[in-house]
Amino acid sequence: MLREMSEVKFYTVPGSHPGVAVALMCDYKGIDYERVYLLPVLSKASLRLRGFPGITVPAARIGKAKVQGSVAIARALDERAEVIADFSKHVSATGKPADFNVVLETLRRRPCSLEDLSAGLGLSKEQLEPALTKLQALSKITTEEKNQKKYYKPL
Ligand SMILES: N[C@@H](CCC(=O)N[C@@H](CS)C(=O)NCC(=O)O)C(=O)O
Repeated sequence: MLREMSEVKFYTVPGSHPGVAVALMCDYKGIDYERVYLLPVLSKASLRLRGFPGITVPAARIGKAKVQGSVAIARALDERAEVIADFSKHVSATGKPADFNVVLETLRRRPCSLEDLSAGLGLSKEQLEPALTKLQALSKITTEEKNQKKYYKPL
Protein backbone atom coordinates (compact mmCIF):
# COMPACT_ATOMS: atom_id res chain seq x y z
CA MET A 1 0.00 0.00 0.00
CA LEU A 2 1.22 3.47 -0.81
CA ARG A 3 1.78 5.50 2.34
CA GLU A 4 1.45 9.26 2.28
CA MET A 5 4.81 10.84 3.11
CA SER A 6 5.01 12.64 6.46
CA GLU A 7 6.00 16.30 6.46
CA VAL A 8 8.92 15.42 8.70
CA LYS A 9 10.78 12.16 9.00
CA PHE A 10 13.41 11.96 11.67
CA TYR A 11 15.92 9.44 12.88
CA THR A 12 16.81 8.91 16.49
CA VAL A 13 18.01 6.19 18.83
CA PRO A 14 16.09 4.85 21.85
CA GLY A 15 16.62 7.04 24.90
CA SER A 16 17.90 10.08 23.00
CA HIS A 17 16.48 13.16 24.70
CA PRO A 18 17.25 15.42 21.71
CA GLY A 19 15.21 12.90 19.70
CA VAL A 20 12.33 13.20 22.16
CA ALA A 21 12.65 17.00 21.88
CA VAL A 22 12.09 16.81 18.11
CA ALA A 23 8.94 14.73 18.61
CA LEU A 24 7.67 17.22 21.21
CA MET A 25 8.43 20.16 18.91
CA CYS A 26 6.46 18.56 16.10
CA ASP A 27 3.59 17.70 18.46
CA TYR A 28 3.50 21.25 19.77
CA LYS A 29 3.44 22.67 16.27
CA GLY A 30 0.89 20.16 14.98
CA ILE A 31 3.36 18.81 12.43
CA ASP A 32 2.84 15.31 11.15
CA TYR A 33 6.03 13.29 11.57
CA GLU A 34 7.49 9.85 11.21
CA ARG A 35 10.05 8.77 13.81
CA VAL A 36 12.53 6.07 12.91
CA TYR A 37 14.58 4.40 15.62
CA LEU A 38 18.04 3.38 14.53
CA LEU A 39 20.21 0.87 16.36
CA PRO A 40 22.72 2.60 18.64
CA VAL A 41 26.28 2.61 17.25
CA LEU A 42 25.06 1.38 13.85
CA SER A 43 23.16 4.68 13.69
CA LYS A 44 26.35 6.42 12.53
CA ALA A 45 26.63 4.36 9.36
CA SER A 46 22.86 4.43 8.84
CA LEU A 47 22.85 8.21 8.85
CA ARG A 48 25.71 8.45 6.38
CA LEU A 49 23.97 5.97 4.09
CA ARG A 50 20.85 8.16 4.23
CA GLY A 51 22.86 11.16 3.08
CA PHE A 52 23.31 13.01 6.37
CA PRO A 53 26.71 14.64 6.77
CA GLY A 54 27.09 14.03 10.51
CA ILE A 55 26.90 10.94 12.69
CA THR A 56 24.57 12.00 15.48
CA VAL A 57 20.83 11.81 15.94
CA PRO A 58 18.35 13.43 15.76
CA ALA A 59 18.61 13.83 12.01
CA ALA A 60 15.57 14.94 10.07
CA ARG A 61 14.25 15.21 6.57
CA ILE A 62 12.05 18.30 6.56
CA GLY A 63 10.50 18.63 3.13
CA LYS A 64 13.55 18.15 0.92
CA ALA A 65 16.07 19.46 3.44
CA LYS A 66 18.27 17.25 5.58
CA VAL A 67 18.86 18.77 8.96
CA GLN A 68 20.89 17.40 11.85
CA GLY A 69 20.91 18.36 15.52
CA SER A 70 17.94 19.29 17.67
CA VAL A 71 18.70 23.04 17.59
CA ALA A 72 19.05 23.14 13.79
CA ILE A 73 15.88 21.07 13.50
CA ALA A 74 14.05 23.49 15.82
CA ARG A 75 15.11 26.40 13.59
CA ALA A 76 14.10 24.59 10.42
CA LEU A 77 10.69 23.76 11.89
CA ASP A 78 10.22 27.43 12.79
CA GLU A 79 11.13 28.55 9.27
CA ARG A 80 8.61 26.12 7.94
CA ALA A 81 5.96 28.02 9.96
CA GLU A 82 2.96 25.89 9.10
CA VAL A 83 -0.53 26.55 10.36
CA ILE A 84 -1.23 25.00 13.73
CA ALA A 85 -3.70 25.18 16.60
CA ASP A 86 -5.28 28.20 18.19
CA PHE A 87 -4.39 30.29 21.20
CA SER A 88 -7.05 30.40 23.88
CA LYS A 89 -6.53 33.47 26.00
CA HIS A 90 -8.95 36.11 27.19
CA VAL A 91 -9.05 39.35 25.18
CA SER A 92 -9.26 42.82 26.59
CA ALA A 93 -9.48 45.28 23.80
CA THR A 94 -8.72 48.94 24.15
CA GLY A 95 -6.22 51.49 22.92
CA LYS A 96 -4.04 52.20 19.96
CA PRO A 97 -3.33 50.12 16.85
CA ALA A 98 -1.07 47.10 17.23
CA ASP A 99 2.66 47.54 16.63
CA PHE A 100 3.24 45.72 13.38
CA ASN A 101 6.64 44.41 14.55
CA VAL A 102 4.95 42.72 17.48
CA VAL A 103 2.36 41.20 15.17
CA LEU A 104 5.06 40.01 12.77
CA GLU A 105 7.15 38.47 15.57
CA THR A 106 4.09 36.68 16.89
CA LEU A 107 3.31 35.26 13.45
CA ARG A 108 6.93 34.17 13.03
CA ARG A 109 6.52 32.07 16.17
CA ARG A 110 3.24 30.54 15.02
CA PRO A 111 0.72 31.30 12.29
CA CYS A 112 -2.48 32.70 13.78
CA SER A 113 -6.03 33.55 12.90
CA LEU A 114 -7.29 37.04 13.70
CA GLU A 115 -8.98 35.59 16.77
CA ASP A 116 -5.72 33.90 17.89
CA LEU A 117 -3.82 37.17 17.56
CA SER A 118 -6.52 39.02 19.37
CA ALA A 119 -6.47 36.53 22.24
CA GLY A 120 -2.69 36.15 22.26
CA LEU A 121 -1.88 39.86 22.21
CA GLY A 122 -4.90 41.09 24.14
CA LEU A 123 -5.87 43.46 21.31
CA SER A 124 -9.15 43.93 19.47
CA LYS A 125 -9.57 42.92 15.86
CA GLU A 126 -9.88 46.61 14.99
CA GLN A 127 -6.50 47.29 16.60
CA LEU A 128 -4.90 44.40 14.70
CA GLU A 129 -6.32 45.01 11.26
CA PRO A 130 -4.11 48.01 10.30
CA ALA A 131 -0.96 46.05 11.16
CA LEU A 132 -2.14 43.00 9.22
CA THR A 133 -3.05 45.12 6.20
CA LYS A 134 0.33 46.85 6.30
CA LEU A 135 2.26 43.58 6.68
CA GLN A 136 0.38 42.09 3.75
CA ALA A 137 1.04 45.19 1.63
CA LEU A 138 4.75 44.87 2.45
CA SER A 139 4.65 41.16 1.53
CA LYS A 140 5.81 40.25 5.02
CA ILE A 141 2.86 37.97 5.65
CA THR A 142 0.27 36.04 3.72
CA THR A 143 -2.91 34.19 4.55
CA GLU A 144 -3.85 30.55 4.34
CA GLU A 145 -7.22 28.86 4.80
CA LYS A 146 -7.30 25.82 7.05
CA ASN A 147 -10.40 24.17 8.48
CA GLN A 148 -12.48 27.04 7.07
CA LYS A 149 -10.46 29.54 9.04
CA LYS A 150 -8.10 32.18 7.72
CA TYR A 151 -4.60 32.14 9.20
CA TYR A 152 -1.89 34.75 8.85
CA LYS A 153 1.63 33.46 8.35
CA PRO A 154 5.04 34.99 7.59
CA LEU A 155 6.54 35.02 4.10
N1 LIG B 1 23.46 18.49 20.81
C1 LIG B 1 23.04 17.46 19.88
C2 LIG B 1 23.29 16.11 20.54
C3 LIG B 1 23.39 15.04 19.54
C4 LIG B 1 23.83 13.74 20.17
O1 LIG B 1 24.81 13.70 20.94
N2 LIG B 1 23.11 12.66 19.88
C5 LIG B 1 23.45 11.39 20.42
C6 LIG B 1 22.21 10.68 20.95
S1 LIG B 1 21.42 11.63 22.21
C7 LIG B 1 24.04 10.51 19.33
O2 LIG B 1 23.71 10.59 18.18
N3 LIG B 1 24.96 9.64 19.72
C8 LIG B 1 25.50 8.71 18.81
C9 LIG B 1 26.96 8.86 18.61
O3 LIG B 1 27.53 9.85 19.09
O4 LIG B 1 27.50 7.99 17.96
C10 LIG B 1 21.55 17.67 19.56
O5 LIG B 1 20.85 18.32 20.34
O6 LIG B 1 21.11 17.18 18.53
